[in-house]
Amino acid sequence: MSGAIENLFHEDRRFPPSDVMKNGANAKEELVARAAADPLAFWAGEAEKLAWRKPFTQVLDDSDAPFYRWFADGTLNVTESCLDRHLAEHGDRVAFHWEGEPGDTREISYRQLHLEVCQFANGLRSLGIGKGDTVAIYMGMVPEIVVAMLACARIGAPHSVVFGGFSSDALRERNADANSKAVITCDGAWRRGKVVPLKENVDVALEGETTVEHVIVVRRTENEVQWTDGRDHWFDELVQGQPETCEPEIMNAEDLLYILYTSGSTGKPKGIAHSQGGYLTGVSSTFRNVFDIHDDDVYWCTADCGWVTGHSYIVYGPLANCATSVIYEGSPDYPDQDRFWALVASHGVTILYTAPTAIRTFMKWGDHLPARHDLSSLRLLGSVGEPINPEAWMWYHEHIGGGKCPIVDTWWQTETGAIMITPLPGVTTLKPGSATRPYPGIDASVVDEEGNEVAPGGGGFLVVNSPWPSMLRTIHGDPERYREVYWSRFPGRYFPGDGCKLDEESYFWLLGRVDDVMLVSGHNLSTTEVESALVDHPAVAEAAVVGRSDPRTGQAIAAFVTLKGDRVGNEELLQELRSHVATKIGPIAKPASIVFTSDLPKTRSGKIMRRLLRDISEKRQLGDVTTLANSEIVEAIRDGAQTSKED
Ligand code: 6R9
Repeated sequence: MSGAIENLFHEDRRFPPSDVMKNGANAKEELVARAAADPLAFWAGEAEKLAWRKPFTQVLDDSDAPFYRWFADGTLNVTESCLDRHLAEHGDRVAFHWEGEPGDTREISYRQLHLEVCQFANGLRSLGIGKGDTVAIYMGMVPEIVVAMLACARIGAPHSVVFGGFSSDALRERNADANSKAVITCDGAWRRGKVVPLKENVDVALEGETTVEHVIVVRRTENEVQWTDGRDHWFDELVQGQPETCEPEIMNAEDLLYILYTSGSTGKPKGIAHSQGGYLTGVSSTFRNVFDIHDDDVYWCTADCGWVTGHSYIVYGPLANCATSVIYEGSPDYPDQDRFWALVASHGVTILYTAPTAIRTFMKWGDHLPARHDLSSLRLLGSVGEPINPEAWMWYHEHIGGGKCPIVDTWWQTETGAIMITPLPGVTTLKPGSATRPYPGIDASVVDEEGNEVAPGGGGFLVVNSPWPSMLRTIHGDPERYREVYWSRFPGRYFPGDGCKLDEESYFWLLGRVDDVMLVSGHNLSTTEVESALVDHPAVAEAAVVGRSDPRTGQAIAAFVTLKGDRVGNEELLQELRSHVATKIGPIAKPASIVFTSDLPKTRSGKIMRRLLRDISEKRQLGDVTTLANSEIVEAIRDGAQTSKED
């Protein structure tokens, strides 16, 4: 991409914080001002809220940039902040209300969680696993996945969680890159009433040469599994009889807490490396202030622990704040499409954190589903993973939040570890579709291709100007790639790869990945703005647009649209959508073609894969499809694309 990104979409709706929020919120104006005056002092204060074994004396060490170090002479074990320190006063507090897909439930108090973590940590040690040994975790969303992550942290063994929906090849590749010594898995996982054979996938991933010496298996689905004596261990047998306490490994703040692989747009997956002290500081601070957690809250993040959102905002952030959370094992449409709303009502969920892809799916399924349930316990909503289109924001606000809940649209990445651009619910006036402002202590801006800050009203590249505690430390095994990918485009600044615009009040509006920006007749158009204009039409639930090469305009906009409920796409609606985009944001953004489809190709974490839609539009062989969640839809779209109308 060269030149600025056009700023086309205008949004006039405003939602100031209520008086209740303003007065009761954890984060007030004072905190914003304090962080702005002295960011390092702010972060030091946030870090001091954790349990340290040896307090740090230095906040930031920038002598070897971009290999920054935070709180580097401090020592701690993160599980003491997440568990031990809560026991005296809040041992009986529920850490997790867990619900299985078949409907079975478990309630786990902080005391119980501490006990299970200690026993499993002792079990791991009994197998000779300890500080510095990487342990892969390949499981469904059962309570033991949290136990496994924390048990690794307890003994200083970095975990590498591999999403349970990934294939054995993906697991094999990540095991090899991380040098995993053990794999923790389940016999199977429940997904829409069927068993996903996790243990079988592990067996395949370990065939041939491997660094893995032990496989620990949680019983969940009770399906038949193959067994390799000496290598395989049942989880329940391993923990049985283990001591109920476990001396934590004392870690340096900068030691590796975990590796999490992120695919990025090309090339082999990057093993993002996160630290102990800085990471926990970032996630616990943002969790407290963005989700405004209070003692009587019931918080539910619908992510999977296989993604960074699960690491930061199911496990480490909530537990460091002694929060009570809900975990749900299964799919949102099992047995019915209102499973989420039944869960909110039955657990009295007060804070709900989910993704735009889920919200747009719920819009498609229909308003009557949430309307069946009493959602009045909710007081705060969150969004993460993709830009949330203003109409999806409004739907979430009205149909889920009852018109009374602030929505925190949180921008961040696997690499940033914690939320970076976000409203603070007691401080920020919300604008539907904007992630609003950088979190206190975060110095972000929008720049043009030379690195000059763009003026309000302009669009360009998002950058972070100074380091922050929860930032990635490197790409595992490839520090040069770390420097190259994130720190070379704008020297001295972190480049996340996202486009962004600033409005007149310097609010940030994320515009999607810069690789997806379309160049139409000399104008850089963001996919997000055209998609939002489409989603703004009452018949549309979800839209993806891509630039397809065009001899006349350079690129032409190809749109793929899913409709709400039982609406059907026809020529009349197609023309109506084209004019809707033209009136909403301008004739330049009018799609040249529109394909109606029942679904869009998505990654397994729910992000639209525009790259594949480009391949389809330009009638190319499809590129890498291994991270695709719904492969059947690609054929359907390809057939549809051949018959769609064009100008
Ligand atoms: C947490 C997570 C990171 C990429 C990021 C951006 C997109 C995430 C967003 C958002 C607009 C938001 N993204 N949150 N875009 N608004 N609130 O999703 O991490 O899986 O590493 O993805 O997701 O493009 O660069 P990760």
